Formats: sequence, structure tokens, C-alpha cells
Amino acid sequence: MRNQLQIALLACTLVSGPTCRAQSSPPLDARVIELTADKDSRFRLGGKISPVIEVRPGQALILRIVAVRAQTVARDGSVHGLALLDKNMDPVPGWRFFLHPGVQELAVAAPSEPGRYHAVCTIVCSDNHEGMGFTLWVTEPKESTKQ
Ligand SMILES: [Cu+2]
Repeated sequence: MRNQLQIALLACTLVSGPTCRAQSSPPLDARVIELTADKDSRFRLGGKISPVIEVRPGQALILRIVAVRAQTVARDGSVHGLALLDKNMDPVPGWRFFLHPGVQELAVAAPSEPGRYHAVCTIVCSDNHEGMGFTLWVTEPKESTKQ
């Protein structure tokens, strides 16, 4: 039992590394995106509602999401959900989550195919649920506008 625990801790250190530590030290190669899944059934990024988030194809991302209960809570206790849909409205593999109250960090990879993807809430969290989402804009570096 103790050995298993040690192995688990070791694996955690070796494989996931920084994600096992404090939230302030994510993997160096992953981009942290801080979102709120808010009580008014909106995703926010830095206060911006329904943000457009530009990422690179296949980029490693950590979605650090603070979820706040809206009106309705699902049976499993989740207050919002998150699924990423491609242009055909088909779900992107690996992008389906249930969000519980508080902070959660979701490690995902951006889709490899450039384009606009729509992230939607998958829990009917309130009457405003339908409008809850954000856009993930996958671009090659040359496409992006320089600021
Ligand atoms: Cu929601």
C-alpha cells in the first residue's frame, strides 16, 4: 500500500510534473487560460463575455475554470459543462467536461485543424443556458494579426 502510494507520487512527479504542484506553476509548455463559468450562464475571460481565444494548432492548454452555480445543478453536482464543437457541430474528442463549483484545471490540446470552434455549456444551467459559450480560434502563426 505504501509502495503504491510512493509509486503514484513518483509517477505524478515524473509524468505530470508541475500540474501536481501549486496552481502557480503549470507546465512551461502549456498555456493557461483562466475562465469563469459564471452564475449568469456566461463564460468570461478577464471580464469579457463569450470571449474569442486564439490558440495554435495542437497547442497544450490548461483551462483554469472557476465555476459558479447558476440556477440549476445537475444530478452529479455539476453546475456547468463544457464541450468543444467543430464547424459541423461535431464534438471534438477530449473536450467534454462537467464543471463543479470552484476551481478546476482541465488539460487539453487545441484541435490540430485551424478554424473556429465553439465551446458550449452542456448543462442546462438556467434559462440563459443556450447563450453560454466561447470561441476557440485555432490559427497558424502567420494568420494571426500582429499587434
Ligand atoms: Cu452553464
